[in-house]
Amino acid sequence: MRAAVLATALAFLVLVSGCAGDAPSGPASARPSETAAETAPSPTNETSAPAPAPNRTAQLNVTIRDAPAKAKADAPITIRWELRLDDDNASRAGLTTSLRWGPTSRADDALADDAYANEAGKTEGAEAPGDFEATFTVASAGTVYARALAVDNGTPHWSPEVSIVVEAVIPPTIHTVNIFAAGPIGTFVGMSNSMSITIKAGDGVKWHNNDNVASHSAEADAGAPEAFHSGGAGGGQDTGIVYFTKTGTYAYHCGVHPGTMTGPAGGRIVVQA
Ligand SMILES: [Cu+2]
Repeated sequence: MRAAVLATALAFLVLVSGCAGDAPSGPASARPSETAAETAPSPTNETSAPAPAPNRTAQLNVTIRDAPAKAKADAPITIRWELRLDDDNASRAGLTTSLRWGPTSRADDALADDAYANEAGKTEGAEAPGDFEATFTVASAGTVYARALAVDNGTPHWSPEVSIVVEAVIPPTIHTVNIFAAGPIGTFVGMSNSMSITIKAGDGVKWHNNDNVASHSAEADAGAPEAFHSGGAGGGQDTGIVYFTKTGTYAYHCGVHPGTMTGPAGGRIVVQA
């Protein structure tokens, strides 16, 4: 094993000294190449393979590529941005980039380092060209403003500002509809008009059974925008909650007594946008 390593090292040494000027590379066993490179005339390196000098003249552009116009409070917001140089052949390393955001809009000429209260997605040692993203949440409703920032050798480069309207998450309203037995026990004749209500899409409805003898429920008639069944409720109990997301008019009847608790005055849930 040791003999094999030595042979490899020797072979590499011969190879390297045969093409003086190559940059040191390879595994630790090829260490002798460093000596070979150092003793080689250095000008050869620059004339035969000029390394691209760091291009400090190319303009660095910071651009937000993807940001939502609207978002919900406490839900993740993802913004993507890119660092590009106006010279396609140029590249630059050692940048620090992040997304800055806050509740106050900032003009192009008022961009101090702390212009925005919050920072997300910070990358140190970033390269241009490069693509970056940050995800953050906003706790309350309102408009937030954001710019991507890249600091190159101490000089800040800001993207144009974007704004995001953050909407509060409104919990759905839960409506209660009372079920009354419309006639003597065992002779239900229908559901009353009071069981018809108008709600907003996303709201929920539960039914309270005011009949202390029989169990009742609410079930969509055929032809409703969507089928539903509340599940039964005994006397004095509530049914489960049915959430309505599709707009339209939902006629319904009692699932326990479909033949009697329905009819011309049957219940209606009208769901509006
Ligand atoms: Cu019933």
